[in-house]
Amino acid sequence: MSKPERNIISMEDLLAKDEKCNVLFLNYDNEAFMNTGIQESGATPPHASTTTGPAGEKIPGKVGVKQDLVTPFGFYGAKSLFLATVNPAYPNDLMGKMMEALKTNGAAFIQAYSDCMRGWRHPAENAVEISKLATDCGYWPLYTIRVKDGMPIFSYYRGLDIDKEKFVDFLKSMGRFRHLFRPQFMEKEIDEIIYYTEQRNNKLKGLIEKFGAEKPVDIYRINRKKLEPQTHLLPGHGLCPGCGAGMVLNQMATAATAVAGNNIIYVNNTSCSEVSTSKDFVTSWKVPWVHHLFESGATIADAISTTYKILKSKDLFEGEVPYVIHIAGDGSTYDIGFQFLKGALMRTSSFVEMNEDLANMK
Ligand SMILES: Cc1ncc(C[n+]2csc(CCOP(=O)(O)OP(=O)(O)O)c2C)c(N)n1
Ligand SMILES: [Mg+2]
Repeated sequence: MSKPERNIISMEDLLAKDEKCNVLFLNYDNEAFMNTGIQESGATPPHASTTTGPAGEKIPGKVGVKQDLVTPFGFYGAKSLFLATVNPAYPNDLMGKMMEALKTNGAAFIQAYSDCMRGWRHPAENAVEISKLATDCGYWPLYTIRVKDGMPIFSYYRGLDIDKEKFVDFLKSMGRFRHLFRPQFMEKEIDEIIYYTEQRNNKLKGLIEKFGAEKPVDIYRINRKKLEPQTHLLPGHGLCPGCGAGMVLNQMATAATAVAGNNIIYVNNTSCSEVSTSKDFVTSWKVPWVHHLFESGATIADAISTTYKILKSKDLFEGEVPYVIHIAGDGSTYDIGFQFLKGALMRTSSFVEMNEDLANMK
């Protein structure tokens, strides 16, 4: 078989694009409700131990699957939408996708792998190594779906093949899976996690074959020496050492600073990222930032973006319409908040929203 063709995307080309996103919805996925005490969510993988689904004699941790959120969004009938998975252990890919998302008309949804040393139970200094392993073993594939006029086009970067040895190392590295290895080796349960993951990856490979880009492998060329330090977040925050959300926010802000400067508004659902960056008197945010309820931040992000566009179209606002990024954990993305996110994502990327007659209406 011939090698798949590579699509090289340079930072300079992305920054020069005319397109602009209404709202970028960012889910940092630490696979549980961490801020409130490590409760199981729809994003928790099978057999992971949480405080509401603890591994013991009756159950081996979570009973159920980790749902796929990203792929279905590609088939909801959006006009223009950028969808991707990212991992901060692959920063060029993460920052490239952030830049492309912000420079794509309509809307964008990015799901970021987000290590949690506290909830996953491992030493803080292992966070980057475990994050890298997650993609390299096939657990967290990095892929993209570009929806153009309703049609999804799939591409990928890496992580679609399961490496069983690395997968077992990945599971072993975290206390949330320790019960699968001690006091005895639970082969059936370990195989089950790998089997579910492989099924998901096979589905993805099928979709890439059926709806694939001409050049299906995306490589972002990010010149990190040319990137200015981000200007959205102060260095201090209350996140745990090694927190994946911290890495994601830092890389997100670096890419967003390059695209938007400081003309940006963040909206944050209740979550670790919200409570730890917004302590009274010591906020970490240097640009406008709105906390809204656990479930309704996506609606507010859409409302803010839409309000600016309406004011602009009525000549009531002279400046440049700001970029808007909505940040949410997995609990408020998969579970509580899903319908609000889905509604906001579809509105901001829809054929109606992007109708020329509406755009020119005064
Ligand atoms: C309607 C509602 N239910 C419950 C809560 C309590 N609550 C606040 S944050 C949170 C967990 C957030 O989990 P997630 O979205 O995964 O973010 P993380 O804490 O993991 O960063 C919960 C249950 C709330 N604020 N509002
Ligand atoms: Mg979470």
